[in-house]
Amino acid sequence: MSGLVDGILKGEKRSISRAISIVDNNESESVKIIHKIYKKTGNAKTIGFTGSTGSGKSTLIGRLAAEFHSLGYKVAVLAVDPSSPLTGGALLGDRVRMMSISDEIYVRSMASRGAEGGISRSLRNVVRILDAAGYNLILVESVGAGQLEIEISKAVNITVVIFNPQTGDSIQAIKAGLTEIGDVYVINKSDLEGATILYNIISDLIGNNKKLVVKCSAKMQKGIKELTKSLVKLLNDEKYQSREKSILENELRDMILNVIKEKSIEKIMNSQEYNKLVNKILKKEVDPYNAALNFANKIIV
Ligand SMILES: Nc1nc2c(ncn2[C@@H]2O[C@H](COP(=O)(O)OP(=O)(O)OP(=O)(O)O)[C@@H](O)[C@H]2O)c(=O)[nH]1
Ligand SMILES: [Mg+2]
Repeated sequence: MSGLVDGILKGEKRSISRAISIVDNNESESVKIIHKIYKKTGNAKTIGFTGSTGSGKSTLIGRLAAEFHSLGYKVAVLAVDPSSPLTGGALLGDRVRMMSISDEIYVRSMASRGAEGGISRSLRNVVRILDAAGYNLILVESVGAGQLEIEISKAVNITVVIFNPQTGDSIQAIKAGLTEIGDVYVINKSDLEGATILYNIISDLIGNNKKLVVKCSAKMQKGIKELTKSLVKLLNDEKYQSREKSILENELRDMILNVIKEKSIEKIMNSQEYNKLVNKILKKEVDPYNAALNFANKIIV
């Protein structure tokens, strides 16, 4: 364990990768690693990228990673893909490699299946490992739709929502709640037809709530420098820095609830009163709602 922790703190990629696999798969081992490195963390900022399949997330992240790198950031890229950890990561890796980014940019996928809140918890801990290893900007690609995006947006400092003019993205986005979670909205593929129309639709949708809506083309390298500049500005904005506190509040609350849930399930299932109550409900002596309420009130004193 101490060899692994030393390796992380020295920024050795092999140790970082091993630690990430552990954090992604083994909660009890993860606790030990985080305990050892926690004090060495605190420098990394996170930007989450979300948007429908094929909207160009990986391509754009590749471009932005290179741009941030040239500005002096130590960049890591993470793909969160609970459905297919291997292919997701490989595709992301290929795309980022195709951008011929420097070796100094760390690219990795994580699967993070598991308990409720498991994805954001793993993500936060993977970020901590990268943070302790010296990376100060983590770009996170989420692969999937709906709930996952919303969960990830609660675990990162800034959320970028990416739209694709080739598809009926605006309607899908509203359905998935994506128009609520973004700090920046990007119309990618602005080299293609329909980008300006989509830009206008999204600008109208987002209204004047001071969120940024921009057009760019990851493929043609258009608008990338401008987008990077805007993101740097946001990263240094006090409001976004203070988001770290609310992320921690969420995380702590989830963890406490998880522990309570685990401990109380055992207690409930083993209690005689629980079994008696089931019979009482069956015999119509009490209704399920009141039975549950009374039982819970007795446990939580
Ligand atoms: N014309 C055009 N094509 C683009 C642009 N950006 C990305 N693409 C293409 O769109 C396709 C999908 O790009 P990806 O970067 O893999 O998209 P993604 O959102 O990461 O896709 P998933 O990870 O599968 O959800 C690829 O063929 C890219 O080359 C762009 O700005 N313009
Ligand atoms: Mg991708």
